[in-house]
Amino acid sequence: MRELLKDNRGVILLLVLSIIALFTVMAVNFGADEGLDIELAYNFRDSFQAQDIARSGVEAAVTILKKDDPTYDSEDEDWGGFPEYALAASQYLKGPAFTGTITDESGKFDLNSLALGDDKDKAFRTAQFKRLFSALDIDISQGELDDLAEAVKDWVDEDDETVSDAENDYYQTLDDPYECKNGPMDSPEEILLVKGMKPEYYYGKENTKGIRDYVTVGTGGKINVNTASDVVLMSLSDSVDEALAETIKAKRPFKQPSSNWAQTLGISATTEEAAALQNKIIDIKSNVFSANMRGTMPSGAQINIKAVLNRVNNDVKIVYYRIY
Ligand SMILES: [Ca+2]
Ligand SMILES: [Ca+2]
Repeated sequence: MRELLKDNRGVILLLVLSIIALFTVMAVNFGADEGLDIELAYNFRDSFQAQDIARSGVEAAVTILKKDDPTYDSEDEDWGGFPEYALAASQYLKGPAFTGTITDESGKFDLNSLALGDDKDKAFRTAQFKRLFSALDIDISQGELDDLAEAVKDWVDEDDETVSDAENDYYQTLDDPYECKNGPMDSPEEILLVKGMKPEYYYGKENTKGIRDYVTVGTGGKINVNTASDVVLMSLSDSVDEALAETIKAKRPFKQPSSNWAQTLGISATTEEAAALQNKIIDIKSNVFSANMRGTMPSGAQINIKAVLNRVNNDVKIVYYRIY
């Protein structure tokens, strides 16, 4: 008995400390209704434990991405199997549960890329942005979509010059005025502030999806063909339909860069489009991943953490962290 206590002193101390912490909460609230107080104390403890579980998920994601082969990124690698690992880990926890995913953000369209590069680059990305709407069958007229694309570009570009009447002058005349960003968005939800953008275009309606799952910020505009969804593949060119998107997905993973991506992917493109795809758009790897983790306690207490992870050389840094 004494040996056991000695070896596990750290664990026992931790347990005792948590019980003391719990007891303090109970003591503070003691009085009116003992039953309710104990329930409150347990909820308090449970939400902390749920948060610890979710946080350990983010730490695990960082470790997995540090060990990952950075020359190509595809969901058949360890990071792509994260939901299964989380499930297996939950089985050891006996009660508390842990779920999570790691997503490659370079499989999505970077809204900030609308303002990057020269006029040709911007034109290519504007076309990409519009194709997301048509691939998703979003109910918007061509004129409104043209204006919206210009307005998003005006939101993220530095200058105050406009063809869409969606620069600072416009936002300052609103009932609740705000500044035009004139810089990169910090999160994709920011698009909801842009003139002409409706919540249903972002979140979707009963029968149609919005652009939410297909847009991101901070990747620089390269699309990882190994992780792009059908909709994002269809944004690459008018010639990519659902059938070609499926054909491309069947050829994954691409572990080596191609010397002619349009040809490799079977995309019919003009010389100019082919050059843009080759030099500015297509990639087989990523530097930006998001980790969405959830810890759940048997009482129902639940905490989610979203973290955005940047991989630079062989290091992985957390650049965004939200607990909710
Ligand atoms: Ca990889
Ligand atoms: Ca601007």
